[in-house]
Amino acid sequence: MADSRTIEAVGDALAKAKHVAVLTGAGVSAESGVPTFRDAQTGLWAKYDPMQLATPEAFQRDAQTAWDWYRWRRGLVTAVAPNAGHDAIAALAGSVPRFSLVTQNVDGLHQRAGSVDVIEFHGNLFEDKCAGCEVRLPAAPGEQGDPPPRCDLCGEVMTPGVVLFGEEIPASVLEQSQLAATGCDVFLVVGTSSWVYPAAGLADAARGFGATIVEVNTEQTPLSETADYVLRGPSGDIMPALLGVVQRLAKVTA
Ligand code: BV8
Ligand code: ZN
Repeated sequence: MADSRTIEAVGDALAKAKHVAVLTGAGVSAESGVPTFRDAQTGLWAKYDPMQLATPEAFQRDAQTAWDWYRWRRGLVTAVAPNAGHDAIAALAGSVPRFSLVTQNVDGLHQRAGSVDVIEFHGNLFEDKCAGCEVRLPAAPGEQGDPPPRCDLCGEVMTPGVVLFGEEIPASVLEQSQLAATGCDVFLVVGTSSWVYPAAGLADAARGFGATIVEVNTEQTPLSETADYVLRGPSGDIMPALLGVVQRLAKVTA
């Protein structure tokens, strides 16, 4: 668990902040039992590379396999629950004057923990989209092995409502995320390896506008060297500890 002095210092910065922004990655969902993107390959999927599956080419080359993977992931995230890290992030929103949550996760667990206005930087698993005519629909029912869904408008094979590698981040989502990063006093980067762009560039934008950068991660990442604070440990422990400091300080100053 991260050292208590750093927890206190970060909690103090959060308690004093006018606007807190949080960016999360797959590490926040790891304690719910959702494997991170790189670990996602267990059992049947061990022989597949997620970097190859999460691409438009995969859906052109072998839509059945790509869809089976996403349907496997949909079933997996539906079967798990948010963890203490999701819950603390949802509660933090109500403990600071202004709060923004940008997530790279597509699992919907922040919303199930009560977070609202979640900016889904990489979309979500529970919609389908057509790259051809940009339509987005609630996910069509389907199990592994079922034929991939086709667009009613243009007949193209649909893809899940996520941003695949090589696809652009939707402009409105990018803009909202950049506004959050450049407008906040404290930018908390939780459970992401900070290697996928443009998401990983949000911390640079925040720093450029004077935000205090805090990393919460079990491991070293490219952000660790430049963050103002690094809290090394699981988000399921660290986020509740930070929330506790913020709520204690709020009582003292009330
Ligand atoms: C774009 C949705 C403009 C899908 C995801 C060549 C061609 C095209 C683009 C590129 C290119 N080369 C580079 C690029 C840019 C590319 C990119 O960044 N590539 C990487 C390989 C460098 N980016 C893009 O393509 C983006 N679009 O650039 O558009 C463009 C367009 C065309 C041409 C040029 C430019 C779109 C990227 C979005 C991809 N979609 N997700 C799906 O989920 O199926 S990204 C996906 O991987 C995740 O969302 C996540 O963001 C990312 C990494 O996944 P993970 O590693 O699992 O998760 P994470 O990073 O969060 O790591 C887990 C972390 O948690 C670790 O650090 C671990 O230590 C920590 N942890 C673990 N347990 C805990 C914990 N921390 C705390 N507590 C714990 N308990
Ligand atoms: Zn279409």
